[in-house]
Order: sequence, then structure tokens, then C-alpha cells
Amino acid sequence: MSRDFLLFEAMSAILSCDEAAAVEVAKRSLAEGMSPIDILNEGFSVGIREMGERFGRGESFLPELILAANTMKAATDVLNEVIAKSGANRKVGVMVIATVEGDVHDIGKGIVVSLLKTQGIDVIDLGRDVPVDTIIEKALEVNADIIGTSALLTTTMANQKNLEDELRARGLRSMFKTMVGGAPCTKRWADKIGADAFAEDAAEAVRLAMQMLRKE
Ligand code: B1M
Repeated sequence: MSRDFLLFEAMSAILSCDEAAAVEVAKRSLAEGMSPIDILNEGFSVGIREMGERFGRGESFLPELILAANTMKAATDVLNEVIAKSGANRKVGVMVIATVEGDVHDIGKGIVVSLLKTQGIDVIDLGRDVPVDTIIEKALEVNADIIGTSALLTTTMANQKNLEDELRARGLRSMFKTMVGGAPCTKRWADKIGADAFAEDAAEAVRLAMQMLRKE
């Protein structure tokens, strides 16, 4: 089966909110030797973003968005498991990661976490809707090298700034590197709030995390 057709099927499974089809396409793509990252980025993610666009234009509604997200979750569960298994065992550093308070979007963060683990980074994923204080306490407890936050809403991005402000207020800023990500974030935003890095996607998150851990 052609690569393009599999990617099309992955996208279509999300748009038709067909969980069984999404899981089947994920498994079939793997069986045909496709990279799980490519299926996620070029297939399933295209579908969920298109669903978001339709929602934004008022062409689809919240129940469909929820069903599409559940379908996406089912596919990412299959693929993340395979990505995680290809992980390196050596521990090159520790990263605490969370979706910020007020925000429940965690599909993209899940992909980032899986890929970071493949490089031997010990990732402590605090989940979603996580307050700044909880993130800082965990980072201190595990002596993290990097704190990463994901935000998908323009309203919750403010909590990425709150984290920077709180770290500075407590005199802890120099203890950690920070990384921000999520659809509304940009390099400009990261610079504005004083974060060390902005990653557009999971591959970029890995590249920048490894760079920060090598202290380049
Ligand atoms: Co929501 N949602 N949603 N949603 N949702 C968006 C974000 C939206 C853009 C849709 C739209 O209107 N077009 C819009 C935000 C508008 C805005 O803020 N201006 C929106 C809205 C409005 C809402 C609600 C308010 C809807 C409502 O209730 N009326 C509500 C908010 C709930 C809340 O958080 N409090 C809501 C709810 C939901 C669902 C629960 C239904 C579901 C989330 C389910 C879940 O995550 N478990 C959902 C979904 C699925 C989306 C869209 C369609 C898709 C998000 C996604 O999974 N993308 C989204 C539209 C969009 O993003 N275009 C939308 C795929 C994923 C692979 O990409 O998350 O960008 P992404 O992650 C990438 C990169 O960004 C990066 O790497 C990832 C992998 O490549 N990355 C990082 C992410 N985090 C990183 C961290 C890093 C580094 C890189 O370092 C730490």
C-alpha cells in the first residue's frame, strides 16, 4: 500500500472520528514499515488540525472535536508505545513536563514525551491542567535539568509566563532550563517571557533538549 494512501487513511480516520479505523491504520502502517513519527505528523496530526480548523470556522462542534480527540488518542497510544520501546536506556538528563493550568490539551505533549524518552531523557510527565507551583515543586524534588510546558490556548499561555516569573521571584531561575511549546506559541513568545527554548514540534523539542543538556 502506498505511503500517501496510508497517510490519507490516517487523516480520514480522525475526520470521521472512527477510532477502530484509526487503530487499524496505525497498526497497518507500522506493519508496512512506516516510521511512527511520520504517521503521527503527516497523517493523524493533519486530521486533528483540520478538525480544529473546522471547529474554529463553526463547521464542526464540540462533540465532534471530543470524538476526534478520542480517536487521535487511540492512535497515539498505539504509536507512542512503539516510539517508547525504541528508547535509549542511558539517562542523559531529567525533564519535568506539563500542560499548564486551565488547559487540558495533551495529545501533542504526549508525542513530545515519547520522543524525548527515546533519547534517554528521564521525563516526568505531570499531565495536564497543572499549576505552576506543582511544576516547580516537582522540578526541585527531582533536580530537573529542564522544565517544559505545553499550552494550546491563547488564554493559558499566560501560565508559561507565570512559571518564568515565579522561578525568578523565588531565585530559582538559573537552576533550570525552560522550554515552551504548543500551537499558539512562537519563538517570539519564548523570548518575550524569557524561556530558554521554543519547539515547534516533537523533533525540534528533542533537538533543543539534547542541545541544552550538552550545555551548548
Ligand atoms: Co481544543 N482548541 N478546545 N480541544 N483543540 C484548539 C487548541 C483550538 C485552536 C481549536 C480552534 O478553535 N480552531 C482552540 C483554541 C483557540 C485559542 O486559544 N485561540 C480550542 C478551543 C477553543 C477549545 C475549547 C475552549 C473548546 C470549548 O470547550 N468550547 C476547549 C478548552 C478546554 C481546556 O483546555 N480548558 C477545548 C477542548 C478540546 C478537546 C478536549 C476536545 C481536545 C483536546 C483533547 C486532548 O488533548 N486530550 C481538543 C483538541 C483536540 C483541539 C485541536 C483540534 C487539536 C489539538 C491537537 O491535539 N493537535 C486544536 C486545534 C489546533 O491545534 N489546530 C484545538 C495535534 C498535536 C499533535 O499538535 O498539540 O500542536 P500540538 O502539539 C505539537 C506541537 O505544538 C508541539 O509538539 C507537538 C507534536 O508535534 N508541542 C510542544 C506541543 N507541546 C509542546 C511542548 C514542548 C515542545 C513542543 O516543550 C515543552
